[in-house]
Amino acid sequence: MIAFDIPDMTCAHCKSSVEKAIRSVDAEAKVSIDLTAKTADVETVASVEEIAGAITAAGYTPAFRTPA
Ligand SMILES: [Cu+2]
Repeated sequence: MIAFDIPDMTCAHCKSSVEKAIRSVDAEAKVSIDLTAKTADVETVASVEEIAGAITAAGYTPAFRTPA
């Protein structure tokens, strides 16, 4: 699993934008977003770089986080 902190993700719209960005890379990705904690956990066959790149391209700033 890949885990990100995305501090500039603030509302439901941001959440759906980030989900959409991740699914544009891997349509089958399992995405779990916590808006309060501003984290996104992603189960995907895509690489960390691909997922982070898509989130960045959507206008957000993902930081890698060690999954709990
Ligand atoms: Cu928002």
